[in-house]
Formats: sequence, C-alpha cells, structure tokens
Amino acid sequence: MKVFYNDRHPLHHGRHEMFRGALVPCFEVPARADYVLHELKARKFGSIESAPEADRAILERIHAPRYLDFLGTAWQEWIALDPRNAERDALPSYWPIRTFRSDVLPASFPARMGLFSFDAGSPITAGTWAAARHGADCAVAGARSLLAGERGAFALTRPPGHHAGHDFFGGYCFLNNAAIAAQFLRDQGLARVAVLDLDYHHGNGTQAIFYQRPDIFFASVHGDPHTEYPYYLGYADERGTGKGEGCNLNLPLPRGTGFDRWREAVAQALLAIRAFGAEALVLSLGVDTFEGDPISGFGLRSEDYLRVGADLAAAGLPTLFVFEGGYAVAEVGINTVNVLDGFENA
Ligand code: SP5
Ligand code: ZN
Repeated sequence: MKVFYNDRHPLHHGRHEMFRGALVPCFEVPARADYVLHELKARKFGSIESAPEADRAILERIHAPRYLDFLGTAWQEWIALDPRNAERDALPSYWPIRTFRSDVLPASFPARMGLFSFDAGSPITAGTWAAARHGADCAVAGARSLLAGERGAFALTRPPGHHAGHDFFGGYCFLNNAAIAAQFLRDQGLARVAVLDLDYHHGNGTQAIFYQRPDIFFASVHGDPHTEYPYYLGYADERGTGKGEGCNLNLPLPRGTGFDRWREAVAQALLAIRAFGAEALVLSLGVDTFEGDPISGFGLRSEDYLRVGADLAAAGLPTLFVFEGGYAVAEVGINTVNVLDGFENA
C-alpha cells in the first residue's frame, strides 16, 4: 500500500498543554509518527511516497477561509505580541461561549485564538501551519490514489485532524485531514463516502462537518463522552439532521471496554456503512484504544490490531487510513502497522 508520509510533521512540536491548572508536557509528540515510519521500514511495509501541495480550494471545501488565514499567520502574530513568546507555545485563554458573539473577528490575537478553538490543550508552535498544511496534502494524495484504483492507502501525518471543525482547532487537531479527504472523494465523483472513526476520542470535528449531509456517512466507536474527552459531543442519540438524518452513528463504550465488545461495535458500524452504500471508506485511525495508552481507557492489545485490519478489509471498500491519536509512543508504530498489515494480508 502507498504511504503518504508528512515529512514536515516534526515542525509541529508543542511543549505543553493545559491539564487541571498546570502546563504538562504534550502527549502529541513528533516521536509518534517517527515510530510508525520506523515500523513501516522495519517490516518493509508499503511504499513511502511524498505528496504534492493540494490547492487551497480543496481545504476550503471543509474549512472557513478566515480560519485558514488565522492558522497561516498565528505564529507571527503570537511573537508580535511579545518577542519572548518565541520561547513559548501559543495557547488560548478566552472563549466566546453561549451569549457571546462569534461573527465579529476581534483585532486582538488572543481573542481570535479563543474564537477558533475549544480547548487549551492544543498548542500552536512555529511550524504548526507548515506541518498541518502538508498533512492535508498527504490525505488528499491518499484519496487520489484510491481514485486511481488502489484498494488501500495510508496518510501518515501529524498533527491529527478529527477534532478540528469547520473553523476551530482543539484536541491536538488543526486541519481535519479525514474530512478533507472524504469531501475530495465526493468532489471527484464518488456518490457516497463513509468516514469510520476508531480513535478512542469521538471525532467531534468530522461529525459536525458532515452532520447535515446525506452523502457522507459518519460512524464512530469511542469512549463515552459522559466521562471521556471531548465530552460535549459523541452521544448515541446524535443521528444527523435534516437531509443527513440517519447518516451519523455514534457507538460510545464505557472506559474499560476490551477488544471483544469493541470489535462488535466496529462490526455494527461497518454493517451500517455497507447498508448506506458507501463507495469508499476514510478510516480515522487512532490507536489510543491500546491498553497501554496514557490518556485513554480501552483495552486493546497489540495483536488485536491485526484482526481490526482484517475486519476492515472484509468490508470490501477502498480504504484510506488517516493517522489520528495514540500516545503509548513506543507501541504506536507496531499497533498502527498491525492494522495496515491485517488489512493488506487478510
Ligand atoms: C487526536 C486525539 O486523540 N486527541 C485527544 C485529545 C485529548 N486531550 C485531552 C487530554 C487529557 C489528558 N489527560 C491526561 C491524563 C493523565 N493521567
Ligand atoms: Zn484520540
């Protein structure tokens, strides 16, 4: 399978995220993707390709121009506030929640950072835009390879994407790579596309982007948002709205869920995707479902990921894997490549 590797990913390297009143070291670190690349090479799996730059118009199918403009200049604006900010990550401190206005774009950079975000755990660094932008290029290149007839492709990129919405970042995500790829597949002529999100955390960004859409099905198996991040979306009663009613499927599971129960939920999601009539699948591949993940609560073991890949292959759809979360850094490569290996060699 072709692997579209974002070689600019190390340019995004946050130092700290806010956690319970303290700045703690980031969980989303460059070594994550390095381990995946290393494992691909060690197992001689896939051919590593580079991706050409995708037109900005492709990104604008998903993201608001004013949000893309903000991301493109955020770091320059951050250091313009205070030259000493060059040594500090940019994190928001203010948010326009209910009763505030979000139509006005404040001149203040910290105010705009809050307008375009939903948590204080997703630092913007000097290279965040360059890394995120090229990650989207990789997702688009992966989608192109499916259109050219490949059965599977992998966009190996960070920062991840599934928490990012039409005009906001959060959850370590800035550009929604999976959503950009799914929309691109539609725009290139596929009538129906599905996104299946297997990251431990609900893909709130992807869901919100496609919530009214009858042509892009979104399914997600994730930690119950009553107790798990991102808390405010991902409940089972969210089924889509308007013409998109019935095209959203959330399967939240309690913290502590093991592989057998989790696998049943994935099978249920795949049945729904088949019934929908999807012509291609975009798979948000987070491996923070691993038993050793430091911020998550499911119990998958490394060998289980081979069976995940085989189950996905059995669905019989051209599949673009897009890398999302997974924070047990030393095991992220093995777990991710096990999925791809299980898919390819099922
Ligand atoms: C893409 C993705 O997986 N994003 C996840 C973002 C989660 N952010 C909240 C992390 C909360 C950290 N909890 C630390 C627990 C330490 N014991
Ligand atoms: Zn996650």
